[in-house]
Amino acid sequence: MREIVIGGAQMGPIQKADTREAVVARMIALLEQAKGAGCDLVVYPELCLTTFFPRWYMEDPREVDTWFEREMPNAATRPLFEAARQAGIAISFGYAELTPEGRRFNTSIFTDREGAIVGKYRKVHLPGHSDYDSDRAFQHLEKRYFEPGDLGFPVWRNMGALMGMCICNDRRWPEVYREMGLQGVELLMLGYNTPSVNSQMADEGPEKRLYHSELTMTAGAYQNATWVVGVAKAGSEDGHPLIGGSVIIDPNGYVVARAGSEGDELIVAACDMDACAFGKTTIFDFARHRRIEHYQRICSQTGVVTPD
Ligand code: CDV
Repeated sequence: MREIVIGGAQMGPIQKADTREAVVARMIALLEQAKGAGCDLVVYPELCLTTFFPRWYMEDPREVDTWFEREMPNAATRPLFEAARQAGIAISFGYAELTPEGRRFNTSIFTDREGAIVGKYRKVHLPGHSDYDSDRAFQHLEKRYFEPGDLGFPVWRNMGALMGMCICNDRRWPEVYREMGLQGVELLMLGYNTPSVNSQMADEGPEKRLYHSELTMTAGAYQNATWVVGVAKAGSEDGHPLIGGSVIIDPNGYVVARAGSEGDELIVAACDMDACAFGKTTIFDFARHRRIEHYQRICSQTGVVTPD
């Protein structure tokens, strides 16, 4: 048995005017709860230090830069790293990264139990658009503010388990799970900011959005025999609602913990990493059953080409 007690720290809304210090205080409050619940690891959402700023159209790069972090940890987040180190709890969270070269990424990291960063991932599948789109009910400008991640989908050994990350829209793509599945991933951590309505289809509301969110994560968990922890930033941010539905999913695809609110809420599950072994050595024993000679299109073709 290789048990890791995992906390999914769903965050309620963060308004445009909220400071990073105020957000970090909320993250530390969730960490304290997690400590009381015996957690070894706490997972926070995507871009969790600020409001989901890609909904706002900005032209001035200096204004854009105010939403980004130039180093991690930094002055605002150091108290979180220190609290986690003192509690002996590893953490994972997302933030907007501005590199010394001026590149911008939608990034997640995770640490060990001493607060040292072990893994960094940069979001590959950026949804939305680059320019103001008047046909949408609201903007989703990730393609304007970020470039696609350049680190692939690495997996690291941490706390005796094989861990990887992805971010929000990535969770909808089976390739993401399989890339990490092929590295033996046992725990996949991800955060998300998913608007409760589709900006391009008014009748796609929260019920369908929650269904698709859970469908893709449970499928990814089962098909790769891995734990998946998906954590939302939820609730109404400056009048724009985001779904909750944070979940911890076992390697059979069952949800073992689910958030019930759209606010700051900790969900907890004791996750045995050895529970991945059965699926990985039987129905999803990739070495025995995959037929890569028939998968050429997956890596050579991006869009659909019909037979006619
Ligand atoms: N932050 C995201 O990547 N959100 C997307 C929305 C735009 C659909 C998501 O896949 O949840």
